[in-house]
Amino acid sequence: MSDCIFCAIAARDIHGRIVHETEHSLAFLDVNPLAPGHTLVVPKDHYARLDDLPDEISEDLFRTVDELVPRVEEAVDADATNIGLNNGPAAGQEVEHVHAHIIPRFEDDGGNPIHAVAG
Ligand code: D5M
Repeated sequence: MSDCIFCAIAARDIHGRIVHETEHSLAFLDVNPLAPGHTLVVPKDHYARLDDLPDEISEDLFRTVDELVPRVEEAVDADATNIGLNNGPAAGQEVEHVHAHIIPRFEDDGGNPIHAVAG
């Protein structure tokens, strides 16, 4: 989609701090991180909502999240992770291109996991 910021990152039209790529998914650092290492995983093609994703793309996306969690935790020496996906504007989705948040968490960081995902 032409005016979608995540499509522009996937197309390399604008800069993203890309950390990983698969056939269907792209992972890059969140520009407004809730914690060091806060990473977004998106389908390369444009889908607004989770239920728009074809099965193959959905499987690739969540497999990529699963594989990245230990790597992100190790990279920033995190103790745990919140994984979140705001599905629709009423749930806090600001960018209308499906994206899963990987948010590293630290002992005693004082964060609230639900607020951390909702932003
Ligand atoms: O989260 C949308 C997230 O997208 C929010 O955490 C900021 C992030 N964002 C917005 N623009 C960019 C760019 N250009 N690069 C990296 N990250 C970005 P939501 O779940 O929609 O509230």
